[in-house]
Amino acid sequence: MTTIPVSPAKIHISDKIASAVYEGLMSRPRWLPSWLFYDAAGSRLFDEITRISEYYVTRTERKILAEHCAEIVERAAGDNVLRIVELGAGSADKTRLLLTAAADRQNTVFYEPVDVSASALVEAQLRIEDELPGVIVCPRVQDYTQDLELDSTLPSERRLLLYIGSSIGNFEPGDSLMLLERVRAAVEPGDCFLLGVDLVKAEPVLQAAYDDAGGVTAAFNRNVLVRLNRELDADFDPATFAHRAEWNPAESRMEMHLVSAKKQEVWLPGIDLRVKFEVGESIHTENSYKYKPGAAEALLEKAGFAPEQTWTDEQGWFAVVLARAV
Ligand code: AVJ
Repeated sequence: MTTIPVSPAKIHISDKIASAVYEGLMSRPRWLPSWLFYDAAGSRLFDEITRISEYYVTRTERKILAEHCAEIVERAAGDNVLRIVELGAGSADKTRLLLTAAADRQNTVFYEPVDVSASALVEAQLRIEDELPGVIVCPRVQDYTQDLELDSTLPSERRLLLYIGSSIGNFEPGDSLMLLERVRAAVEPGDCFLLGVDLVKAEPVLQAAYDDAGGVTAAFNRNVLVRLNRELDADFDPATFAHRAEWNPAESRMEMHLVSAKKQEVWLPGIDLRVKFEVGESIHTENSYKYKPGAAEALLEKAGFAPEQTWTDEQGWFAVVLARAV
């Protein structure tokens, strides 16, 4: 009689990761979902990316919000008390700008960050309640890409729901519409939605932003293989995969790929999978959609929101759109 050995990795891996990796690596072309980037190391690397000179996204949106946060809050609130909901556990200083503007108008602001990660929420809560005494944080552990359920509000209250940072850029067109429709179903008519989208711009600017000279984005991309080695017991050699960033004009998106520099075979015991790579064969790891002017407003309208105002930077690189649930 032989006993079948069970690898400890098999017991601890989450089904969500295992099934996504299995499906993606079995496909041709091979792909991995971009949410896999954000383990602890990946989140730190992304944080580093937001401070890189080539990565215009974060600082451009921050500048727009810094300039217009009072107006945004004013428009959203009208004569009502504002309650701020955010999809994601707070975009640090960008969220702080809006919370501060709201706290300037009313004694207390309720802030509900919605995130799958309980630890990210605890961190956000501690930071915000420490820095902004007028803000009461009510965290919600929820996967907003699956379902969204918010606390009910008083008649005198109005929600301002934030989805900033170009997070929507990672969703395929059909999925982004579904997400906005789900948001619409979770709020009341009159509630507001603030959406931050990255806009189409000159290719060299995009290229540099997703392939910085310091190699931080390359490390961020390769980190997904480090994660699979740890969590699925895989034997990827990240150094044998080149980072490639590419503008896809037909789909209006930046793509990231990991390109095998040699013919090789990778073994992922955690999902019982062997994957062969030819020289130059790649894994597609991310789509980052870039919107044409007016496209975000059209999408919001389709989802049941009336776009009220769009703010952009002087170069027209990024747009922040305020829309009202109808
Ligand atoms: C976090 C999805 C907004 O698409 O620009 C940064 C992720 N990828 N560099 C983006 C990312 C490569 C980022 N988002």
